[in-house]
Amino acid sequence: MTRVLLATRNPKKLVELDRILAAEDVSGIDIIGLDAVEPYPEEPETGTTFEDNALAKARDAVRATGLPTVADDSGLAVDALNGMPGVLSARWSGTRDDGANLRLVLDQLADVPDERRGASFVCAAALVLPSGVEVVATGQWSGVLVRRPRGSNGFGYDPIFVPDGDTRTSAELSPEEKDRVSHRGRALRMLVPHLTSTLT
Ligand code: ITT
Repeated sequence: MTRVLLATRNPKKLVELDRILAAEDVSGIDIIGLDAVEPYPEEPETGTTFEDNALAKARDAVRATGLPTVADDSGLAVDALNGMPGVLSARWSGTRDDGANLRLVLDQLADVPDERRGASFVCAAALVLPSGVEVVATGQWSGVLVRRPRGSNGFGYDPIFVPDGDTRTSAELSPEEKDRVSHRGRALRMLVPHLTSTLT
């Protein structure tokens, strides 16, 4: 088994990467999270792009742990807010409270008509190896924001995001359905060939 660090404290992201590797028939890789390694000082995410933040997170982790590392940075880009909250999605209301963040976006869009409620989830996923090899992949998932939260799967802004081509919110999709089309699913799947070819 090759140990690969997923530089996150979000247990849902760990489960998601495990599921994606299993769906791609990848075995021999043991994904561990930050809670399973010796703590090290984690720099705040101050980059202006998802790619910069994902790379910085992965580089820090490789430096501290010596493990091959995947890190992602993701968020919601709302058309009517000129692409915000973007890289600030996790703390948009000033806290990491998903419910408060979602309510703030809904309040900000209260007067925005249905035809201008477009938004995309974006995810940049970075793979950094101790050898210095770096790969970054970006996935996007477009849809619209509804006015009332629905569904209890997923996390973050899922209860208000209806992906293009569906009528359900992403919190009403099964985890496997979400992986197949989501921003993070797409970005992580682009990394899988690099993970398998460099580690085996
Ligand atoms: P780590 O930094 O520890 O990985 P995090 O949850 O803070 O965990 P991000 O920095 O990538 O992760 O923040 C992304 C924020 O964007 C997250 O808190 C959600 O509010 C939102 N987000 C990202 N992907 C999402 C998804 O698939 N569904 C719903 N909201 C999402």
